[in-house]
Amino acid sequence: MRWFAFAALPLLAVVFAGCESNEGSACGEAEAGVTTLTVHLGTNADGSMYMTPSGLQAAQGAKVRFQVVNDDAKVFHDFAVLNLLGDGKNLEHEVDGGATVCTTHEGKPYVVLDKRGSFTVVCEVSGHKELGMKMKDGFKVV
Ligand SMILES: [Cu+2]
Repeated sequence: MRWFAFAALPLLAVVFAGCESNEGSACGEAEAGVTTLTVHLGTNADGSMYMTPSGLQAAQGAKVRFQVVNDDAKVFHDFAVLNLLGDGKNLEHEVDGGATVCTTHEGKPYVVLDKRGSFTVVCEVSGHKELGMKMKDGFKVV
């Protein structure tokens, strides 16, 4: 047992250090002029679900990408900003358990916010938004 404790300690330190340094930069360096907005999806201990932060805001014309972090190790989520692309088209990305996804649009690592408005942000997996996986105050383009 003793050898195991000694072997495991440095390993844990590496894992925690890795988490810290990757937080906010899992998508890598953004292109100049692109704003990264980080969103977390996950399940609470009581089985309810969350999406944080409760709201986000950006300026019309801004170039934005969402860094979507799935805090659940094994639950699949589907991040969607409803109608953000106009004509009922969502900016939507699937996020596997434990994964971090960086949104793209038409091959570019960002989306240009053409329209002002308040957009609904949800997980499209059946039942998840009802469990709370929804950005309470939405995404506002002002
Ligand atoms: Cu979900």
